Amino acid sequence: MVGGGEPYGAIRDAVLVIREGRIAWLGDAAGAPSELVGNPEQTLDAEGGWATPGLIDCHTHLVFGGDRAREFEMRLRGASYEEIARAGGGILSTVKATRGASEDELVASASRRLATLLEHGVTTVEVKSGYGLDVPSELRMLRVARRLADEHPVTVSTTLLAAHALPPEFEADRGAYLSLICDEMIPAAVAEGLADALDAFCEGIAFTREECARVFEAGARHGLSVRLHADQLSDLGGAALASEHMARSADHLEYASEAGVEAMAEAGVTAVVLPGAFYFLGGGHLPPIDAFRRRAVPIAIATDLNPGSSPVGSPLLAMNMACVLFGLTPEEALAGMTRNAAPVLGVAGESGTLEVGSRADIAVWSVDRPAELSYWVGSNPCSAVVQNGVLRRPA
Ligand code: DI6
Ligand code: FE
Repeated sequence: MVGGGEPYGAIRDAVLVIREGRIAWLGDAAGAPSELVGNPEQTLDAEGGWATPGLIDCHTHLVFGGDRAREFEMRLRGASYEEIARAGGGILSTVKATRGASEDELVASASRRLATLLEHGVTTVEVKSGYGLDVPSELRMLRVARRLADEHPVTVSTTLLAAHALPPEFEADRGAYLSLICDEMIPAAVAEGLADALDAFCEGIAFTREECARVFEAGARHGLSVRLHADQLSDLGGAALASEHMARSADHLEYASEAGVEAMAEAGVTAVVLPGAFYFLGGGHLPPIDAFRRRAVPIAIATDLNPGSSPVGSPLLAMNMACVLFGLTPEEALAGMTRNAAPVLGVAGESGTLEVGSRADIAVWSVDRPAELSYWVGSNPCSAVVQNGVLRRPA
């Protein structure tokens, strides 16, 4: 997935050498330096398959209590996602279940979902808070995310998303909740080393541009890089707001305007598209993929794994949907889950490409050509994964 040359940056009949968790050499098998090639017991034969960078799922809400299958049924009887949210369901029903769950319970349920991601070649996952919405519950969600990294072979990047929904106890005073985020949650999360980044939901059912800007300014004072759930259900100018704050990414973007995309290009903001949410909410407006291409805005893809809008546990399915629903090519889809997802989490050059010096995060697939990763619907050709240099799922 290093740019230039062959499609996918592909190398055929290749050897890749790992030393101390890093890629020490890669290239044509015929040219592999013999002193670097280890003994057969430490060699994995991909048997004609393909090795790609380990997948990076750069936008998930993996940690939460309960589920929303009941609301799925309601929607299928005609209620809309926004109606359910305004009636106290939606994100707030997951907040209730999450606040009521212990740290161990949250670790257990998130671990089950994480296992599915790992089986599908994921080596790095981002995990957001946002279903706690009070100081102890938001911090607990982030602690759960950190524990996932301790208990499973995966790199976890955490994001504080306290500005996900207005908690019911602050209904009469939005400003007080924003003060709580800015004056207590952000400083506490940073002090405990629990947050790698900051996110907010800019939407009619969530927070205005001005409110998100206030959260971003507090984050900047604490040195947090920012991202934004932008223009998912309507055009509130989220893409431009993210760009003004030099966000690492703007995510969703179904309703992003041409001017918003232009601002993203100028500010170097990555577009994270989330086809699982588009699909599960029944379609609607398509994100402006051609505008991203024209202005060379990098496109990343993620599962958005969450109980309300994207109960999607397969990164390959998200890639397939990005192709079928959004018109990405399979090469763009793979880049979206690897090379273009890395900078969103601040790990460009470290993961997301296979090159000398990068961390040995590698997925091995039983496929004849890389396009198959986006082509098969609902199957999983992953045959082995190396995470941080360690083989964790032998073929
Ligand atoms: N946009 C989404 O699609 C999810 N969060 C967000 O800001 C939905 C989360 C949920 O419905 O629980
Ligand atoms: Fe999301």
